[in-house]
Amino acid sequence: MSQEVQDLEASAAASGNAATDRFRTSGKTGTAVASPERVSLIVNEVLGAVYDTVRKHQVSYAEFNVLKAWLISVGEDGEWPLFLDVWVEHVVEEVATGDRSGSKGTIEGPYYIPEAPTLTTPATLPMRADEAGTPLLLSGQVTGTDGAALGGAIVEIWHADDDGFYSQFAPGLPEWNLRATVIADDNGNFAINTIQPAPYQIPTDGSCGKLIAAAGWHAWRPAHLHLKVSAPGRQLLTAQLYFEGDTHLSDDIASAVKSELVLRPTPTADGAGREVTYDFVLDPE
Ligand code: MBD
Ligand code: FE
Repeated sequence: MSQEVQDLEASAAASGNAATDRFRTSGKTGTAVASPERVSLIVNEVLGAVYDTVRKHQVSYAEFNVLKAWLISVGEDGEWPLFLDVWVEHVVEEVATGDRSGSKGTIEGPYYIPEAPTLTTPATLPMRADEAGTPLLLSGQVTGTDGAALGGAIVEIWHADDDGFYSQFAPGLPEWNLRATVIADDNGNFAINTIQPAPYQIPTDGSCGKLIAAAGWHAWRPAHLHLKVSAPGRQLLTAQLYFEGDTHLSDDIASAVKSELVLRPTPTADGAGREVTYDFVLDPE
């Protein structure tokens, strides 16, 4: 399939509905048990903030109806996962990981797929023979906050291609393109060959794009690698790694950049690609 055809077929509703279906079968739905007191407290506070805003800014019926129509369209486009991961997840992640002393993490986002093909280190991610983008070698070690090397640690990695498309959420890509589960060696060392992802715009032709346009915002996320790093007895680390010099490090639409997560790759000896080391430190369970 030519790139042009693929671009024509990629749509916000297609990737949004794929992300919605993925979430529905993720096992994450309906597992929190909150007391009526807690539900009432939190919902009342959220609604109170809405009432305050309506009064403060004298929100009109016309504006209320625009909101109602827009909320309906978010569901129709399957964009609730996208909306919540872009504009809310970062603060949930902050609260969830605030007591950790190991590596910083950040949001998962809507495009994780569990059980990607397993590779042992040194690994090369599944990619097309003519995969576009500068070759990138990411290597490092997984240890615990107690300094223990975590042999056999698991490094799951997924990222967009050079056009900003994720496999299984955009048409025409091999099923596991740029996704893998990499097993570290006995000392927790891993080496992953991939390509440098490009800066990424969230889909602009759906409801989230409409909001962005109506508010005069931009849709960009800095280029990023997504990772989940795990080992027995340690807390799962969900992270993203970014690249120094990216124009969108300071204005990520998803507010998910932390200075500790920015890579500074250097050219490889043969000049053909770039390489960087990054170590992960996992907190105990
Ligand atoms: C992404 O690739 C992403 O990482 C997030 C958080 C939201 C939308 C698309
Ligand atoms: Fe992403």
